[in-house]
Amino acid sequence: MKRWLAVIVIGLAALWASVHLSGCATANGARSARGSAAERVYVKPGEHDAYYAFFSGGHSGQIFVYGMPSCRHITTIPVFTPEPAVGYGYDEETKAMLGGRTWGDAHHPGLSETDGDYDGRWLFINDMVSARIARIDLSDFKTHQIYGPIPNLSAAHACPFPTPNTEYVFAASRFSAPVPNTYSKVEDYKQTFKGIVAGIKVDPKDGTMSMGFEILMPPFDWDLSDAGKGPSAGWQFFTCYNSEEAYDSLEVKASQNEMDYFAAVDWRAAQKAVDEGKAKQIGGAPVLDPKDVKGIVYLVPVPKSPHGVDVNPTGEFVCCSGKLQAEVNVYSFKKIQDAIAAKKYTENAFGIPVLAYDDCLEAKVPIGLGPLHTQFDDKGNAYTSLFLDSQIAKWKVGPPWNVIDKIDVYYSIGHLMASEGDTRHPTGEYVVALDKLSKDRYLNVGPTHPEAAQLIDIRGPKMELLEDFPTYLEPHYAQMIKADKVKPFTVYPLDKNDKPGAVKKAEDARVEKHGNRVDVYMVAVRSHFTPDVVRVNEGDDVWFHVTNVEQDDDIAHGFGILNSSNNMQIEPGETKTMHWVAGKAGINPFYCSNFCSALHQEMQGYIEIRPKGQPVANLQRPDPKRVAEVAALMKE
Ligand code: K7E
Ligand code: CUA
Repeated sequence: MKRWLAVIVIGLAALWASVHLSGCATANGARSARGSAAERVYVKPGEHDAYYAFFSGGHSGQIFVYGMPSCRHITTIPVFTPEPAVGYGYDEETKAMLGGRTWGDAHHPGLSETDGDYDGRWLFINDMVSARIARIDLSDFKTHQIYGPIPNLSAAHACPFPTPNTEYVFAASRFSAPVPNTYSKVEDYKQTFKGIVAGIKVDPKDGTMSMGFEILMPPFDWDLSDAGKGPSAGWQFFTCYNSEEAYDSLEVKASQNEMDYFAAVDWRAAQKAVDEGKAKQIGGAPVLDPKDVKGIVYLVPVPKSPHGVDVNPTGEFVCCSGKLQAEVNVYSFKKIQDAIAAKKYTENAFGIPVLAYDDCLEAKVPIGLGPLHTQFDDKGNAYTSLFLDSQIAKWKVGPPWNVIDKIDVYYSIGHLMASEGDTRHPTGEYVVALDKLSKDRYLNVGPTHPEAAQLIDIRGPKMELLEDFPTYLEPHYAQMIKADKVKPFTVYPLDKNDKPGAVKKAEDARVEKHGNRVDVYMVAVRSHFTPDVVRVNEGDDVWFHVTNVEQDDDIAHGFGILNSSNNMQIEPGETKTMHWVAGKAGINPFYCSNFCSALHQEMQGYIEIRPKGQPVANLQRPDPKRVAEVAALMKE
């Protein structure tokens, strides 16, 4: 009897403990069927993350690459801003690409797509401030093209948002200005200022961008964009604020109208119109005026100064919400097409058809305060960031169009990104909150706070916060792609190196002088520069062409010149050229600035700068013994 009672008591206690403790732990997000939060972000030493995440660097002008779910910062890709560590913007090729500009404001990374899914080939990103778009090749994680400044556009924020087969990347003017940009009084804004939507073509083979078309738009502030997919493929959507056409005190004057708009652009029709010669050349771009060319753009009303516009994975719905509205407006692409077909619209002063809000709306989802951006999972749910509430709301795309879950984020979320969350097939594993304020979340580093990002598990019915991680200034949007879709190489094949100035044989290393121009054809291999003594005259223009002839992983050499701002890094198999002007007569050393080998510290040399009257040889060849040694090293 006594033992029977004891068994019951112990059994009940165990039951209580299991229910209570596990329940408690789940409520804290600490442990679920998928393990604790710590286990779910832990990537064992030597193992790799499942996703690459590309964060825009905002006004740092760069891209930050993170591994997910570990939230580890893996590298930074310099894009719009010089980066001395790798010599980006210091060697002649990247300097020319930057075109003399030393900053950019990078907001929206856009991975290339095939059939509406990320294909791992290229990454595009906008420089809002100079209306430029960069293409990073994911075969080497380097910036290969900066297109722009795009003519006629002042700042490209709604950019680049590639189409489902990367036919186009887009840009729309955040600031309106006269087109072409000639003098006008700011007070004449409504008469002379114009907005622009630009479609930039992408070469399907190598990703090269070129001008497609431009469309003259009303002088609103064009804000964000997304590409149609599935049934809506061929269309591109752009939100705007300031349909009030104010040029000052926008924080008050641009919030007067009940409705602003999103524009729906039929980019195939626009390109066709250009090909048929219906465009006017302005500032070097073919510009279409919707007054004359019909059927290329329509406006759909959106309440209260919208920000993001996001098309769901099936391509049926376009989601936008006013920043000053507590709802997401879900528009039906089919209803939009039906209204266009039935010619159910009025034409505004700019000759653009305006559809009726109620004709296009599918649903309104009461969501919370300050909705900005929406992403999607694989189960028919959407996730919308709420700036004012500092929350993410999860809601059902489809009846009953209701909010299912909310999670607090810290603090003041802008964009959010879901794993492959703007493709046709989101993976439904993670959402990352990109918070504008970090306040007290990290060790205090003084007045310049880092930004805050947070990894959230969305696999279960409730969102679970897994990890906080700081980011450098200042990511806006980010995108996350399955790691196995990206296959970068790590060594440039030397036999395919066709850069001018490349030296592939040690015997060809030399210095050539023609007048006051000196070309140094230099080989770098562990742990020697050949030649390592260079003779020039005062004031000579010296061009260093340095080839790293190594073919081993992770053996980069640096080339830094003392008393200068000149430094670059040369990857295995690569040739880089850098210009330097010889100063006063004397000795100017150079060295390998990237730790490469046990004798890295010995990898150095001298530039002998002779006075003007004291000539140097027009052809200088390094010591033949040294050349033979380097040649032997290259054969290994
Ligand atoms: Cu919302 Cu520039 Cu896309 Cu910032 S933007 S948040
Ligand atoms: Cu080469 Cu250090």
